[in-house]
Amino acid sequence: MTETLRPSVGTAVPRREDPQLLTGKARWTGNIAPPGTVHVAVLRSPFARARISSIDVTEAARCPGVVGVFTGADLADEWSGIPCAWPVTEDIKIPDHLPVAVDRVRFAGEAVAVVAATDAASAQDALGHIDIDYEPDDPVLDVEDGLAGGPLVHEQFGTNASYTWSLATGEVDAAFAEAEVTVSERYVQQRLQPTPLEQRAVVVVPEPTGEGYTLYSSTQIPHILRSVLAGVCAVPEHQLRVVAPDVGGGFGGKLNVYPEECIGIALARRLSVPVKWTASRSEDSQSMTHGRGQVQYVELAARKDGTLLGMRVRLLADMGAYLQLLTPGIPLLSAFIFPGVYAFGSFSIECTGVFTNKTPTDSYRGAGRTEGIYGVERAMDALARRLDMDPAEIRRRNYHPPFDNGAATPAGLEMDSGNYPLALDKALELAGYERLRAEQRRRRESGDRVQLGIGLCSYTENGGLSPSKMTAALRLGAPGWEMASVRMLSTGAVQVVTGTSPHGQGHETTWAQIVADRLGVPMDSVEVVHGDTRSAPYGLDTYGSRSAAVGGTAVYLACEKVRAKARTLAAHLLEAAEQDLEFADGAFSVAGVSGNSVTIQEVAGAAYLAADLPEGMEPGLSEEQFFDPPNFTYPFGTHVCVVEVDTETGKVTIPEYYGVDDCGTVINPAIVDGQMHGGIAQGIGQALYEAAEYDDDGNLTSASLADYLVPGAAELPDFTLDHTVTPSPTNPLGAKGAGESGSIASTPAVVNAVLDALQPLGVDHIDMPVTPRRVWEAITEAGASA
Ligand code: MCN
Repeated sequence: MTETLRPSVGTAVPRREDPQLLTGKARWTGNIAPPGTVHVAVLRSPFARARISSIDVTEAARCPGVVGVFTGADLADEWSGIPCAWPVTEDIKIPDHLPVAVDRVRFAGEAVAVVAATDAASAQDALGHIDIDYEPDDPVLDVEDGLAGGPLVHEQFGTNASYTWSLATGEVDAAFAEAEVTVSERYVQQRLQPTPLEQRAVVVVPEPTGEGYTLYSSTQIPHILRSVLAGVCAVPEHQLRVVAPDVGGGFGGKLNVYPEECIGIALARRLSVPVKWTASRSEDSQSMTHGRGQVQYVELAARKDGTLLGMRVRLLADMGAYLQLLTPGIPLLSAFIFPGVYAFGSFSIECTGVFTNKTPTDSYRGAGRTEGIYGVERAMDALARRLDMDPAEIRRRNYHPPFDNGAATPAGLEMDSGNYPLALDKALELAGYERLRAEQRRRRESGDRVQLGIGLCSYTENGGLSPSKMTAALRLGAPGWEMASVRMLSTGAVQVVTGTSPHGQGHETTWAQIVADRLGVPMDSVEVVHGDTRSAPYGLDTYGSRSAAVGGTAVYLACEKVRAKARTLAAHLLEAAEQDLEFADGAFSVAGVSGNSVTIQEVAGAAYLAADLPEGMEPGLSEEQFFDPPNFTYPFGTHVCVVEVDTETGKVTIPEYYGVDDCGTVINPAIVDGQMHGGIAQGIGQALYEAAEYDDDGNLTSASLADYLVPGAAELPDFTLDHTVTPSPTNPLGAKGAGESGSIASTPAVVNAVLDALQPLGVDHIDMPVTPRRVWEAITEAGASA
């Protein structure tokens, strides 16, 4: 039996999602307004740490249009606390986290009361009439100060440390004793605000029968949300339908269970009408989880020839005021990836999660992995500087040799496949590395005011968040499978129901490509259904660059089942033996017999007509598939960033940027390039522009987009990208994740480039974001101490 499948996978099919997104036809949660909707506004604490001594809502309740005003105490019987799903150690301290605060507030922006009114403006106006007496205290704003003593975020714990988790392999102290050279660095990962284009929004509609609710939310995780909210708000899971309509980006910020979703259910239950809340930009900046927020102490032990012997890391991770869904686990994602793409004998890391009076942290594109790769890639450059070695050479000397089915990392993980020297060679060639170094030498020798810097980053990441056994071993309270059903309808049209929940990644296109390939049908006959727990009851949603490798594979395997059944039926219809059939261009035919064929669409028709089925065959052509892969996938690559630094003003520009990435088999090259572009832009944002800033009282001063500098097209260069293809052995597609690589690779490449430019001036460290002022100060300080 031979099978010739259509080559749709691997082609740059335009995204079928885009016309509706670009022509205003998308369905955003903010546009959903069932008749009789009541609008909710949330009053937020202006203090980072305070006791609430009294709340008086009398006047607010009398405001025009107000339907109800509720404090945390009023709603206390509506819910239990929002849970943390990743209790990383047995003795972790997890504070109660009520959706609306009672008695105490622990970050500026925490919900303290809610107003429901007939329209959004009336609800907003009434907030100003709620009278609250606060007794403010000094806030905890810095992880190192927080550990040193002083005020406590949660007094009952007697410490600001939530947990300490550690990992050690090999003889790390011996490696440092034996080392001919060591580097010891301190890096700060500033907090970032995820800033998707569409702010969060929630609409909750009670069922007319009074039994259950439909919750629309701009979320990445409708399935997880359904299960968690069912528990928090005591709604039977089958009575809670969660819909993620079109979602305008998430970047990890919408991978959570938020107070406003609980408030929506509570008020829909109390008032028996649909309720709606939409965030303003500054409200979202304060109340959506932040990303990053680490202080990293990184030490490397090496020989004089640059060979790495060991690595020692201490991480202090800013948890913020509460532990959200994954907060304590993000530093573990850093820990496991900290050795990067290098093979060496010993590694130790200790992570301490520290409470502060700030917005809780959690995932942000590249979560944990960006921080870890930043630490190792900055340290590799520091080591290269110490040894006066070329940064490309020191990397090459320490890479794991190429492998296509398993390699153990110093952190004890087993990677799937990789070829790091190939990606480096290709990236250096793409960038014209020799040309760039020659131009750098020229500018250095002529004392040019604008110096050139070339920064490298070689990365890998554990993407495709998956194997359930591994997530369980890491104490993550969520499995890692994904699910798909593929139904061929009687006319031959195909419906794919996926448990992934795209919010900008293009799954409707790439899943249709997989189906077109496997079933030999035109792509436009394939509908992809997602993001509604009623039509897609099972799934674990979209984050951690898992969707292609796990969800895409579930689609692939479900198609294989459909084709296998279709083949059995086709053989019956053609009165031939199954092994004599050929499948090509969507039709089964008998090998060597012309004119005797049946299309897969005709087979589908026969499957539903059910007039002539083989003995024992069920009618229909519809299959389900759960897929729980054996491992993460490990995309990798090397990026080369070229910067120009004006040594008089400190201004940094990026004239050229190169990247060679490997995400295994590429399903859609245009989509993968787009994912890289977006990720690189975000990584450059962290390196040069973005920071969640707080004043001394704990107020977020970067809540508006006038203060939080997301780079636009004008700040970004053309990206010159290429890729290598090293298929992943973990899934039949051979695909690895692509969604986070850009943000993981770019941040250290940019900062390394700036420091490379400033090497002749004696500058070897600048904290992010590398603003003109910081560059100028570093140059001035280095000049003064020279
Ligand atoms: N793809 C492919 N070939 C591969 C791998 C992926 O064609 N070998 C395609 C996939 O089919 C999918 C896209 O690339 O269409 C991304 O796939 P994948 O790497 O599996 O990542 P996810 O779909 O799971 O997306 C999650 C990832 C994360 S973690 C963040 S954060 C992120 C990101 O994707 N947030 C985004 N990309 C984003 N893009 C947009 N527009 N908005 C966000 O919020």
